[in-house]
Amino acid sequence: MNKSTIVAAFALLFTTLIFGIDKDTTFTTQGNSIIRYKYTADPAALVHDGTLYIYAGHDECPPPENIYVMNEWCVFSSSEMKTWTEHPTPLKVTDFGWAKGDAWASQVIERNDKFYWYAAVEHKTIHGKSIGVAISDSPIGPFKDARGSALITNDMTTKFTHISWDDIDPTVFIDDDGQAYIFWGNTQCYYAKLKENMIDLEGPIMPVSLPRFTEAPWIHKKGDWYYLSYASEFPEKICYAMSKNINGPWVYKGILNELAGNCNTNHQAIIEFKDNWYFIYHNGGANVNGGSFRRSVCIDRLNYRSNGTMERVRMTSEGI
Ligand code: FUB
Repeated sequence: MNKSTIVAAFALLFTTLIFGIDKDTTFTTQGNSIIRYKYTADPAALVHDGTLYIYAGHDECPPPENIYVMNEWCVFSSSEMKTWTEHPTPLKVTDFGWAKGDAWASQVIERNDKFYWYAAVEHKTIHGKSIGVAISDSPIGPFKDARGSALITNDMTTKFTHISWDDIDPTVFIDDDGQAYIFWGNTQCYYAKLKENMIDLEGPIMPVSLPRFTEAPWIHKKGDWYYLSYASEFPEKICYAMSKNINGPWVYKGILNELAGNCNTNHQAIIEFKDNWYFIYHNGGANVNGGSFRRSVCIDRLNYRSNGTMERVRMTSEGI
């Protein structure tokens, strides 16, 4: 990075920390990490009308503190993955009146020209983490609480585990027959059907059995294979399992992505964009104060073998 790029990055970092994002900000990637003027984590991705959208949590923890300080999410878009636009802040914890903090991992999905944002937050009155859903007419928002209450709360899963942080990290998938599913979890992975309205559960919450599951499930499909990738152990690597049925059984296939640099967590989105597949994740590799609580979103290529299994991701500094 040359001197003027560093000065510009610092100027942008300073102004966004103080004022937040209230208008479009365009930047060109210099490789990994792709966003250098703020810390971003837990990426999710969506392709809509030839544009790739990345949704991420905003790591706001000021050094030298080392805790999660996350109050809002961010959205970035690009049509060619080199020049990106960050759009005005699309969703904050305070947009969920029943939540009290922790803008943790999330995913946005489209159905019938509406965009649904599933997000993990800390509940104000029901002990533990919860999952809310927000809705918008546009992939860049603004989003508003779709229910006025959490979709999933900690007390709905106590028969599986007694920890208070197991109801996090939602990933949502609409199958070819139109049935939508939500998967989520920490320590225990869960899944349930969603009603066609996308804002209510349909049927029971069911456990998913996966070896050494920690958190961060992500569901995708290629051909007739379903892939369930997830963060495993701690510090986290990304592992994955495959199935010919969304209901399993899931067959464990091993490590997809090794420990990401200088960071305890690893959190992936997997998506096809313009005929290539991408692995979008975070690490703690930011030049200035990067680490487990000041993370940065990165993108590398994802490759499949002829039998459908995925090659281990090669994390690069150059990016794609
Ligand atoms: O960013 C907060 C939490 O850390 C996420 O919900 C997990 O996936 C891990 O990345």
